[in-house]
Amino acid sequence: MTNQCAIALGSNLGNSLATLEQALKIISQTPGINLVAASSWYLTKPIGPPQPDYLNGCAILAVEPTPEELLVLLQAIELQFGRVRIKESRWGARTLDLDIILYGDLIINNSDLIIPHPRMRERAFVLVPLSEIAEDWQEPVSQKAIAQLVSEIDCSGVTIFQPSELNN
Ligand code: A4P
Ligand code: MG
Repeated sequence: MTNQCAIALGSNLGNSLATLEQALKIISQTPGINLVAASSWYLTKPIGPPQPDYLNGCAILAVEPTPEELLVLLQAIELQFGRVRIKESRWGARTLDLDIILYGDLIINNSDLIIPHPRMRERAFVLVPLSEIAEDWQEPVSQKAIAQLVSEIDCSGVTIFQPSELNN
């Protein structure tokens, strides 16, 4: 059985565009995972301590792994791209950040996994790309569609960088 899942990708260190595109390719070639849709990439102002601008995007996946298994897979891919958590400050610069945003209409509140992502509802760098590919998806905590959530926040720090290759 597969489930629809939304992930967010972010990078602001190194060659961010190459990192994000390679990471998405690795994710979509993982057994049990199929890429359903990918957003454009967006240039976004950093939230948190002063640091370079980010490239962010979102993808919809059809997944067999459970949420916990998916988190392990995504964290292994982060490590492949040289992410060293111990050196980073909270919300600080990183080569690759992969977050699970939504997993069907599941609500999970474990110590190491919270779905929907706890800060997705206030973050334009998540909601703008997500609204491009999942505007009708109901976020199960607020019970609002992504299009509604994005209309309620300031999106001025998020500008389109490059359309997804899938849409060309
Ligand atoms: N974790 C819990 N729930 C999840 C989930 N749904 N998906 C846990 C992924 N991980 C989840 O994550 C810390 C722990 O969160 C993991 O061990 C996992 O068990 P992390 O990736 O090591 O650290 P992080 O990403 O720095 O932490 P956090 O608090 O999740 O950061 P955010 O909220 O993701 O913010 N500004 C712009 N413009 N663009 C960005 O992408 N990103 C951040 C990071 C800050 N500012 C940004 C951006
Ligand atoms: Mg993260």
